[in-house]
Amino acid sequence: MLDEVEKIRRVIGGAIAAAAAQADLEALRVDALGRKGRLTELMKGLGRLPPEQRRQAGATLNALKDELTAAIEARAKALAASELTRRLDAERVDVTLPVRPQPEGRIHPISQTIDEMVAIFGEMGFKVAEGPDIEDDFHNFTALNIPPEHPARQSHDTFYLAGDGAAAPKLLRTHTSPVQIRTMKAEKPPIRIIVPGRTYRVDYDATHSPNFHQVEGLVVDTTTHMGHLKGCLVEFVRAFFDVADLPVRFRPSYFPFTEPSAEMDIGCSRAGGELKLGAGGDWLEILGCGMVHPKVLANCGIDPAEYQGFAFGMGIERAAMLKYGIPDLRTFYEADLRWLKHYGFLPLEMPSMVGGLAR
Ligand code: 2NM
Repeated sequence: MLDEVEKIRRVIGGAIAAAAAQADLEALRVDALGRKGRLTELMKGLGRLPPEQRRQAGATLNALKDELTAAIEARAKALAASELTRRLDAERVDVTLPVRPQPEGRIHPISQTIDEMVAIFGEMGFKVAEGPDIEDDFHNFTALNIPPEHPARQSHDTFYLAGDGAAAPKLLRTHTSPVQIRTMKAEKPPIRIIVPGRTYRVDYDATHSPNFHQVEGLVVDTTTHMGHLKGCLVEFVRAFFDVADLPVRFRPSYFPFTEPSAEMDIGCSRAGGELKLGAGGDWLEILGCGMVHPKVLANCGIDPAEYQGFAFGMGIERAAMLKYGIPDLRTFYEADLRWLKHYGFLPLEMPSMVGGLAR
């Protein structure tokens, strides 16, 4: 029997020390100590021994049982520890890697340009006003002192909606000025608003889109004059184009809704065929403006003997093309993701006068 004990200690003990998994350990335990295990079988045979040998043999078998049980327990602990080490190694996280991939979406240059203009005029105390894209003849034309026979009213310049034939048909606004009309009718001066939004004209070629965007502005108060208009717009273009000494000039012009009317140019150079904003001897038209016509004020219920106003309007696509070097107007509306990735802006970089307009 002692031979058998030695064999179990050697074979099972060796296998326990070499076991690679918890399941192997359990199989070895059953093999030695289970109901029909080798050691268990030896214990069952103790009864057949004479009493004086039985005690000695019983002590030997019990000692081996304790020894194997302890060895299994120790090996199980060691396996659990190395399994934890393996997992910690395999699931290691490099905390120096970027937390997330770069954002994929971009802000469209039209939206970005509107946000920048709102930031600049907002700083000067203007509020954003909005109105419907579908307008009526009064707000889009009549209130603005645009005469009944004016060419802008013709259907080859303005999109008219199908009407019932009885009432004058609705139309797609050809400028954002009807919002100024609605604001003047609804509010008492002082008024200081800018109106960014979609506008529509029957026009389609390399430099015109049937749907485009404008920002217009309006200031009405008792003492508003042409000096305010000039100061406000000069400050605007210098902030928008980020050129502190950007040259500007005002040329006389004509609009039915302003008197006097002007167009504003900014300085540029076209040396070598490349357009550069700033001093350079050349000029580039950027916006139209003027003092609100007394008839327009009166049409909105504002007494022109008490109040005066200035107004201006500019195309957003044109401003964006000049500022960001976008060469083709039509690409604004093609929804080309490669174009948007190139010319678009990161969503978390909101333009502001303190934080910067664009990077
Ligand atoms: C322009 C140029 C000049 C303008 C005038 C008005 C209103 F409603 F107050 F009369 N709104 N916008 C205006 C004046 C717009 O765009 C080139």
